[in-house]
Amino acid sequence: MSTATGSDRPSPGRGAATPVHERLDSLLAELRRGPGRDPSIGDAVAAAVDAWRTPPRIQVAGRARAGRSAVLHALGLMTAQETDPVDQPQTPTPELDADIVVYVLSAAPTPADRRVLSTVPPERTIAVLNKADAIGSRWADAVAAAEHYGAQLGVSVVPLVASLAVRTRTGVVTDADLAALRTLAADSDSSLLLSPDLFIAPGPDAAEREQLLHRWDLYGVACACSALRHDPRLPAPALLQILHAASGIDPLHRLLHRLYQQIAALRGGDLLDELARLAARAVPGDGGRARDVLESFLSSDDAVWLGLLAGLAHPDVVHLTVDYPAAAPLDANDAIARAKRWRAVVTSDLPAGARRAALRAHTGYVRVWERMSGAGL
Ligand SMILES: Nc1nc2c(ncn2[C@@H]2O[C@H](COP(=O)(O)OP(=O)(O)OP(=O)(O)O)[C@@H](O)[C@H]2O)c(=O)[nH]1
Ligand SMILES: [Mg+2]
Repeated sequence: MSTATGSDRPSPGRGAATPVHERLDSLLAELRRGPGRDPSIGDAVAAAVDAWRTPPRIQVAGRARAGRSAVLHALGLMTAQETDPVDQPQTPTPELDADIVVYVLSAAPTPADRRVLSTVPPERTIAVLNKADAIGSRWADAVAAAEHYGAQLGVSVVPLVASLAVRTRTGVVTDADLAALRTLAADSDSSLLLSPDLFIAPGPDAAEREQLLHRWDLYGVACACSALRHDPRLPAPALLQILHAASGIDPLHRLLHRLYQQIAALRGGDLLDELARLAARAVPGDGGRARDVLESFLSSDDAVWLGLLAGLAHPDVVHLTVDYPAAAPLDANDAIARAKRWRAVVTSDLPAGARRAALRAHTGYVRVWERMSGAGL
């Protein structure tokens, strides 16, 4: 899947591009105070700009004890909202109305999970199969289960050990951890790792083992031991890195980041639509210049770039961006090649929304091509 929907480059204007936020601030000032002021249009534009600037809202949902708090902390989503649990007696079913819903499963989806998930558009949903350490005996078992559930639910399901991801996010492997883990890894008796009870069975290192279990859980300890068996000299930071990777948090982070960027980009498209609507509504006369001011913004490089990002993020065409390393093309040739490709989509028999998105992408790449090649100056 593409990562091309983010604003990964500044807009393609010549010289120092004015950040689009500053341009919008001065546009608002002009509508409210300048010689061409039009306060009613100014207020409506301010509301549209505010909506665009508001970060996408994220909810973390799932059944009670599925690991919603752990997922929230593992992702560092301090502004996300943990909903009421799904399928809990005396608790109403939570309304999943955020821009992005992270739905946490910790086992096969139940009818209640399915019912709730069916209320959220799949393109706004990421499902997590948490407690992957408790599924089967190898990571591949959790991956297979996640794929199976994903096919049933029609959304991507990512396996995760959120409890470990929380620990690697904030913790460090101390010298004491490392020493105890090396001793354990060198011990040929791996039956200790079969269950928490066996792990803390009485014995010479019982206190150290209990500490390890408390700090890293059995899954973390088992991962660290197998890494140290491969290379007993692994230093603490490398071990922490391995545990972080073993938690499965990175693919989830990437998926969430991409969806977040995609939703932010789509909002850019909504902003342009609203500004175009307001420009059409603004009646020239009485010295009001709102229409000119808005149209001048809408034809600027910044606005065309926002339109390009929104076009690429449209759910019906986003799959066509898979081979784009970034939204911005490498050079003028790349820009014109992309423009031609999107032109073909505009004239295809895809639904109107997809063709409109393609038109935005086409217009954007033509503009970038003009800037990069020096044409149209
Ligand atoms: N084995 C395992 N346990 C986990 C994992 N993630 C969370 N847990 C445990 O599952 C229990 C519930 O985790 P929480 O994060 O509190 O789950 P929650 O959905 O927020 O729970 P409530 O808000 O109490 O309904 C805790 O005991 C966690 O330690 C995991 O990946 N693996
Ligand atoms: Mg909780």
